Amino acid sequence: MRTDNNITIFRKDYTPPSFWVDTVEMGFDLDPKATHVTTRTTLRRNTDSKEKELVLFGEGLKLVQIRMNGQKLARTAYQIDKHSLRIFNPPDNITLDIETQINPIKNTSLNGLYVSNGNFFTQCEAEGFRKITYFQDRPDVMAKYTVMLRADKKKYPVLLSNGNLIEEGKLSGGRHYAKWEDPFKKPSYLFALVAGKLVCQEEKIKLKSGRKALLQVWVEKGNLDKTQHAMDSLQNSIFWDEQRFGLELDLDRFMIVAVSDFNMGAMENKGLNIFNTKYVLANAKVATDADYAGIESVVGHEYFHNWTGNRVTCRDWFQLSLKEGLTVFRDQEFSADMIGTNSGRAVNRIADVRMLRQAQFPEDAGPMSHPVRPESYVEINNFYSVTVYEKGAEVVRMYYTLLGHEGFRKGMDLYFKRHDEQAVTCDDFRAAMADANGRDLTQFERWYSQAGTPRLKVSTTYDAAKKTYEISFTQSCPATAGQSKKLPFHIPVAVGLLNAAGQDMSLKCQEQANPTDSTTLVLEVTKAKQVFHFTNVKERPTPSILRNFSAPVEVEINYSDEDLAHLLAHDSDAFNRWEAGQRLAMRRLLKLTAAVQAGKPLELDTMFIDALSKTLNDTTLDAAFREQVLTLPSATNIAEQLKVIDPHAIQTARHFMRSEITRHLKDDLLTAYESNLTNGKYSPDAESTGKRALKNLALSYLQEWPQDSTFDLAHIQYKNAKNMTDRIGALSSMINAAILSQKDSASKSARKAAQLALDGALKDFYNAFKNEALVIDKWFTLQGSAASTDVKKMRQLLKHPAFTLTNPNRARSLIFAFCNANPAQFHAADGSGYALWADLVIQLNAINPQVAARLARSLDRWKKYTPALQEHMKTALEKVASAKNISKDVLEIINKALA
Ligand code: 0A1
Ligand code: ZN
Repeated sequence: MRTDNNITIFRKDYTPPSFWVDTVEMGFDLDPKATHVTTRTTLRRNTDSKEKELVLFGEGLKLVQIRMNGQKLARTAYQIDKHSLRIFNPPDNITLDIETQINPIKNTSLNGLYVSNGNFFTQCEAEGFRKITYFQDRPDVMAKYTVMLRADKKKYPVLLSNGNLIEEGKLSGGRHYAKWEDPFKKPSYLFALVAGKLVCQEEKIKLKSGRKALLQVWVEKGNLDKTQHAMDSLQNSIFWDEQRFGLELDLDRFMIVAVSDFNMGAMENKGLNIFNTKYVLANAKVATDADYAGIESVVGHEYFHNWTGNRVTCRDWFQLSLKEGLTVFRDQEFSADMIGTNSGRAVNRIADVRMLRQAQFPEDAGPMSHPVRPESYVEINNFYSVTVYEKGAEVVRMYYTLLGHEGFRKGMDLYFKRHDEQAVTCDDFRAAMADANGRDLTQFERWYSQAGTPRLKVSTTYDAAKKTYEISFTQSCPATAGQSKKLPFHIPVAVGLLNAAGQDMSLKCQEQANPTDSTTLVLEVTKAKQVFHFTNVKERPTPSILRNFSAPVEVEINYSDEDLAHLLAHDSDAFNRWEAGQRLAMRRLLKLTAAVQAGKPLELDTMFIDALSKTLNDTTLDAAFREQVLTLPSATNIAEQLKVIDPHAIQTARHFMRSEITRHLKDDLLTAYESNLTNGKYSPDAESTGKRALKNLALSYLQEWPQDSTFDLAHIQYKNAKNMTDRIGALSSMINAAILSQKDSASKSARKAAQLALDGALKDFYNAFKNEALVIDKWFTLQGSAASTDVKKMRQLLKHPAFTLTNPNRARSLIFAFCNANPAQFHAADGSGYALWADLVIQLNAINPQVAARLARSLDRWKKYTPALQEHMKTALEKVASAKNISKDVLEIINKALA
């Protein structure tokens, strides 16, 4: 157990709590500067625990009084330090009364109770409850809560907490109260309160069982015109969970509240979800298609936590992926089901895998690499990671792939039957999946305990005379921080074989029984080396390996360019179609990067361009899918494939490829642009979204063509835009247009005119949306990630009156855009980008350690860069490490990077 700051907590040290808590009754007298909190808990000794004392955690609290079983606790009966309150020799049954005083207005960490725009909010996951009162603040201590809120009625007309409102009324002195009761046991991290000037959109719905429920979306007054999409998404989530998993909303009232100062996306507090405004507010004027999709998925995610996370929660924080991996899987499936179409599903899958490769693969190969179920942490907030969330979701998806739709559902049913209202482990989940299906999933445990992205080498042999085909797999996993040797994983590899005409062949495999769909087989690779034999294979096939990305691994396979073009043109698995295109591109990008470094001329073959052009012009394919194929692997993707990262070479290579594509396909791109204009009323449906995406991608490619006609196209789109997707799409094209950096004097006037138009558009955009914080975030992001934004320009933008470090969305909008999405400028050869980064990490650390620690991650991969850049990065890392008062959040990241 933690008794001091900066110490490492290990999973192996888990011990059960010394006391169970049955009830918690809280009273809040809300005041921004001095809020009084009374907490009455009833506790009973846990006979399974060896620990005699009762240790309560507390952080930054002023203890006003403490009473045990009605008596004032003698000063000798307890000990108090910076992080805990220890009661010596307590009796077996206790009623504890604690009064604390806190200062919410000073709380810029946004953990615990804090003030945002004059209203009160809480954030208690993971360990924020201890900033409100002394408590056994750990997820396996589950209790029933009753909460009394008291506050000035004028300033705080709305008083909300978890569960049901059971009483409200007036108090003297212009104050009022509201009493809330949560009928379910919950861990302290799911506690929440909200108080302030808010308004809501509400709707009543009928649940599957016939019960009625009241749904509310609470926002600040000016935002009531932006709640409909969140409300629709909530209702869709509720019905989807009933239908797909048989899980019904267990409360009479379910509330979503939007807050503009928030560290993460949203929080699943029981019955009172608190959301970053970014994941609630939308209308055509202010939100992009991506915003609409993000809202649907986050509203779904938080709602689904009501069962996976809240009804069944985590025993300890090492089990975080138990709820997060599972809930991300559920929200991914929800979004996929909402889209409805097959290609929509694939496009969603592609986006999820892109994200995994963009963020999780690098994490898994860097200093912060950790298993899906980590073994240790210094600050748990640092483990709300893409590994725990996204790789965790891939792990859950593998159960789904291995057990099938019905089998997975059986496992879920058993999980809830066994563990409702309990705090459990990842092993319990795996056992439910195994037992419900009579399967042995012992080896599958390694997905939870071993970090690193497994590599799967694939080789094939065809015997024309015998008509047999062999696929051999060799798996390995690179060493990761603290884990040098890895054992083989249990990997589901979905495989198909294409004939020369591009059709799926029917499959007969000696080692694996055939399911009903005989053209895709899930091969279970469990050994370091394993061969699968296919019979009756009439011609040499093209293998389609890891369909739908059936496992989070890297596949190494010797495809010829022709094989890849064949797969890109014909694979029935849309994911692998896309994957083939990405492989074609990646191969070339790596060659081009090497050519840049060697000072050799850059060339791109027409075979690749032809393959892209076929896809682009194939109007039988959905626009959304074509857009995905035409989107090149990112600079980060390329970097991960290299031994040594040279960001400028990557940038040059990628830019060269884009401009060559544009040079060859200019007319096709124009056609794609013109034929995908969406007119009429804005709708964020899949088809229109896909069209806008392809159109805006075409527009951005066209900007590689340094002529004013293509720039004008973007400018006109900007001026005529009827929705935010088109407006941002146009502005992004303009700000990154090649014409702006044309060097020759012949194009000087065109360049000047373009710059003027861009400046005008940026100004116009700002003025039009200066009262819409989320839109101004986009404005900063565009500039932070623009090719022309160097460190000097960044320093100016940081001084813009609308910029602030205290609002996480705003800080991220500009700074994270620059440090994570503007590689060519961030990695400036003189190290000035890193120096800026160090300054900002240090400044943010004093305000909000959690956000600072996220930013600190930008130099994770420093040891992979060219020696000159490494040197500068090291200096910057050391500067942060030696700065004063660095939080354990940031120190954990920096120390691991420097180790
Ligand atoms: N459980 C939330 C994520 C979350 C975690 C920590 C937070 O503050 C420190 C806030 C939210 C989710 O998965 O949505
Ligand atoms: Zn979650």
